[in-house]
Amino acid sequence: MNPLESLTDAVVRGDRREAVRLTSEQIDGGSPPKEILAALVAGMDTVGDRFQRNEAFVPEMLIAARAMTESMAVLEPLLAAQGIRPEHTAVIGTVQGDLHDIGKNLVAMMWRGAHFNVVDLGTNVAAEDFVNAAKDHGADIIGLSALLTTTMPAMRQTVQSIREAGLHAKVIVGGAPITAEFADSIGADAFAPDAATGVDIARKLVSA
Ligand code: B1M
Repeated sequence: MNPLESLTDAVVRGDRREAVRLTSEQIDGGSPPKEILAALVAGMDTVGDRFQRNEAFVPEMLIAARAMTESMAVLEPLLAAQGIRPEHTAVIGTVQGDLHDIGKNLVAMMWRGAHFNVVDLGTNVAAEDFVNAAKDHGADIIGLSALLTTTMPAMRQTVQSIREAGLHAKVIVGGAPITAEFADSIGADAFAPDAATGVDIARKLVSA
């Protein structure tokens, strides 16, 4: 395994100390920051693929995302100095009335792992706050999460407000009670059943 492959492997294993050590070693050794970033993103992609095949579960995703986040903290100043910034911005939140955030946080982490700029609005987010944040940050993607059947109408309302505001951002929805049929019925652009699929869909939508 070459050092960049070892870095990918450290992220996959969720070994944050090793991931940070290898990231620093690569920086000190003069590796191009884009290649280091690609090795980190490859690690999250691998964990995402395993999750989709039921070979990895939420804890593995969380520890891999933590290793990625800590390595990114070391790498980011270098990326910024070279003008390498995330090309796409995603605004995400849990809809109004809903305080569940574990799944939403997972999606946010995976999007960061795919090198999106993620603006996390938290939980209990009003429709107008999604609209304002998407405008302020020039969002390409808006992610809505809902875990309660009683907050599904708030998701519908939020999509309606986004459409009325004429935003160009694509809307991805998810959460335990959400289905592809419901997503369709409220006019969302896509439904993601899990965080890993959320990455695939976000990538597809921004490159479409
Ligand atoms: Co709540 N709760 N809860 N709860 N809670 C559920 C959702 C419930 C199914 C439990 C049950 O009764 N069996 C039930 C909802 C029933 C229904 O609506 N039909 C329920 C209820 C009723 C409630 C309260 C009303 C209870 C009460 O007070 N009487 C209350 C509501 C509070 C509120 O929100 N206003 C409440 C409160 C809470 C806690 C605060 C105690 C806690 C939340 C802590 C937190 O989030 N910080 C909590 C928890 C933990 C749960 C359960 C046990 C677990 C949810 C979870 O985090 N799952 C849940 C029962 C269950 O699901 N087994 C339950 C793990 C997480 C990784 O999965 O969020 O589904 P999930 O995310 C998945 C996918 O859905 C997807 O990706 C993730 C996986 O990769 N995904 C997206 C999610 N968002 C996405 C967005 C995307 C794409 C994919 O794109 C943007």
